Amino acid sequence: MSFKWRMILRSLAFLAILAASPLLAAGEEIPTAEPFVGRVVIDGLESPWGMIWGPEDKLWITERQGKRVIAVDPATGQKETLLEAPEVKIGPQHEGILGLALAPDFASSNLVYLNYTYMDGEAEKHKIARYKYDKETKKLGEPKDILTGVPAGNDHQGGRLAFGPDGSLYFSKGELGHNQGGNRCKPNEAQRLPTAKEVAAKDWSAYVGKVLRLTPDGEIPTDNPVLGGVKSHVYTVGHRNPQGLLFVGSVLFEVEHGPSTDDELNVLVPGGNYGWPYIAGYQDDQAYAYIDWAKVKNCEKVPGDAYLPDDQPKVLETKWPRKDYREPIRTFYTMPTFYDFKDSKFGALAYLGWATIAPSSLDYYPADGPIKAWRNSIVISSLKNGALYRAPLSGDGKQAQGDLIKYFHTANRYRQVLIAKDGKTIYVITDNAGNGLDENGLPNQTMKNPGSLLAFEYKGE
Ligand SMILES: [Ca+2]
Ligand SMILES: [Ca+2]
Repeated sequence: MSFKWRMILRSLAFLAILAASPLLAAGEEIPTAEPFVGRVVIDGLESPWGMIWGPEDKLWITERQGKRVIAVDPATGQKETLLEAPEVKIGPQHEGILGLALAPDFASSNLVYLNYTYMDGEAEKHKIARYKYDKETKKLGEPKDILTGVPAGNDHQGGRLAFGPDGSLYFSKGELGHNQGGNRCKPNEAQRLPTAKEVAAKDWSAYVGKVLRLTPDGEIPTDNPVLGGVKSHVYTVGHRNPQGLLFVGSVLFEVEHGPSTDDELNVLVPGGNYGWPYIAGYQDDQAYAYIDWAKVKNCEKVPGDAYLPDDQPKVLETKWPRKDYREPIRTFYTMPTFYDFKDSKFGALAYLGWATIAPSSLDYYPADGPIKAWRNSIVISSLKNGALYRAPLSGDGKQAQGDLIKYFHTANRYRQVLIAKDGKTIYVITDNAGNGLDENGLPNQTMKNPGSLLAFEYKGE
């Protein structure tokens, strides 16, 4: 072979390597306190939302707005597309492909569950669909609808999936942000239970603000709780925007966004009522009372939002007749009763000044993990604060104890946290856009690492 041809072939080989290379942010280092080292694994993702461990130690990530599921090798940043789903309906903040879960028997069945918003004629809906992973082609195919026709909208979808040790599939569904903002005059139905007639007609309109429990085929499990005399997919009631759902052994943890106070960490039990919209956090009448805006005369014309205006009828938390509700095991955090939610140094972004963190996911740090200080903790990702919060658990693993400890703050919105199997690296995916706090705790709308996978590696003993 001539020198010229060798050079041409070498150039072609170099171009082929370039073409196969992922979009790396050049392994950019993220300033992080010792003994951790932070780095950008990959950027260029379109609103990554859900992240799990797939086969071959790859991270499987949904791109909410990209309408894709991808596999990323966290060691190299190499990226492959597993699925493109053009039928997904997307929106600026809440709609698109959300969470995903592998079937418990994935090793033999190759089944994967996704949930996403879609259009059913003129109506926006939410579904769970199941796909089969082809190990040869590395693609997801053979889609099968598991649960369709769940209500959807432009706010608060929830959207996490988790399999329990009982083999059932759990799905967190938000209340669509009704009774707040642009949806202020629509009734909040987080407390409404499905009727027998609705269940018979497969009308799932009451599934908002609930956590559902399904068989792997989408049926109603025979041992689901009977609520209001009716058995349905509903497992728990009274949630706002539950974006974190995780089994630790047989204990089901959930995090959800509070209103202007009290984000919550809950332990879910069958048939439990978690209080929303009558209670935020604890039943303590602190900085929250329920105003049913749908019942306010000429609601559309009444100015302002739900920050407890004196001239509207409200239900105090302690006046809510049900006493069987389930308290969270931790809130973060409760605002002072007389705090003026509008009077903030943050102006139009006043909510960034509140003590809530906007929890978007959770993971568990095991009791035998290498980071001793982290053992037996729940780790929660925060959108508003671009940070992780660690909640140490009690010995029985059912109660939070002590204060939350904050880690890895950057000028981003952290969408999901996932801890590596060896307990040494903590992975985070970030939103592409939105409101958050920068390194100085000031309002920020320019994300430092938009649409990225970040890694924080433990370098201690
Ligand atoms: Ca609650
Ligand atoms: Ca409260």
